[in-house]
Amino acid sequence: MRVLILGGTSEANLLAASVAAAGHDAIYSYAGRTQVPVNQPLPTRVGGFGGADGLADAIRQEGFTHVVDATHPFATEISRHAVVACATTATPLVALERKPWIKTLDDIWIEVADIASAVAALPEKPARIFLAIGRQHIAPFAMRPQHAYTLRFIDAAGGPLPLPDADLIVSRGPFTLAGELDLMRARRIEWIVARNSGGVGARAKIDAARELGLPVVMITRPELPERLRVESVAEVMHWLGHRACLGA
Ligand code: 3Y8
Ligand code: NAP
Repeated sequence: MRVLILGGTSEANLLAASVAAAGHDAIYSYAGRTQVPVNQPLPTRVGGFGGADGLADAIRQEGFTHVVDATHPFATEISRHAVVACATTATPLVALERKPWIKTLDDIWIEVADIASAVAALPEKPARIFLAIGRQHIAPFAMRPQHAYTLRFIDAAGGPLPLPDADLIVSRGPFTLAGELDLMRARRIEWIVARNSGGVGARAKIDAARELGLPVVMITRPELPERLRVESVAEVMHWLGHRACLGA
């Protein structure tokens, strides 16, 4: 058995620890989005495969017998490529995917389908807005230059920010409730923009917004292709162990 883990999330990191502890032959794969990704207890590769065909070639050339898609719910490209490449190469695929956050009665959410709708959902009147969506999706907010933005990236911006009034926080997370409350109070945040990533590593800001009674513009998850999905590392380990004992 030789496992390819498509990683880049907290859940993928927990899986890597279990797979390494079980002594399985596995490779952890990062896209290479960040400058210094977290070290893994498995051999690691960094960078794209070159589309679904490139991933299929890698599966054949590296002799992977199983693929675990433990990427982020918004990482739709790689997940689509994994479905195609595993079908093409008849390689078993399972997705390790965390549940979305569910709105509670005390949450003030404006749910939108995408970034453009999130921009449109912001108030006209100038406000203080926390964009907790990484660096890849900031440019569209230039349509609303009247706001004072607080941005949070994993790595330094490496160039001018596309917004006239923006402060940048460089921080990798996982984040804590106390830390998010301090940040929102210190920066007098009035609105938060977030993606429904689910999981625990990103949810502190949602809990802090609820505690402070702040509205959250919540970007709902994109559609992902049909594939076997589980929500726990234990289920992935069972899936791997089960097949290993059948010698698949
Ligand atoms: C490169 C791997 C761990 C894993 C840490 C989780 C928790 C902290 C919360 C906010 C939201 C955001 C962002 C975020 C979180 C964890 C987890 C999580 C959100 C790393 C990582 C990689 C990435 C890629 C990065 C994206 C960006 C998204 C920042 C490593 C740290 C906003 C997701 O600057 C860039 O270009 C990076 C962009 C893709 C989303 C985006 O679309 O812009 N993640 N995040 C992975 C790779 O190269 O394959 O560097 O070690 C993983 C983590 N990010 O326990 O150490 O939930 O997994 N990551 C979002 O929308 O929620 C931050 O600021 O509140
Ligand atoms: P994406 O849009 O789905 O993928 C864009 C391209 O990046 C893919 O087509 C692929 O390139 C490459 N890629 C993505 N993930 C990869 C991986 N694990 N290994 C190798 N190549 C990968 O993905 P994204 O939204 O940019 O996210 C990139 C990475 O950051 C993913 O690993 C994802 O898990 C992680 N991420 C984490 C969080 C979080 O909150 N933890 C949030 C967002 C993203 P090719 O087509 O060349 O193969």
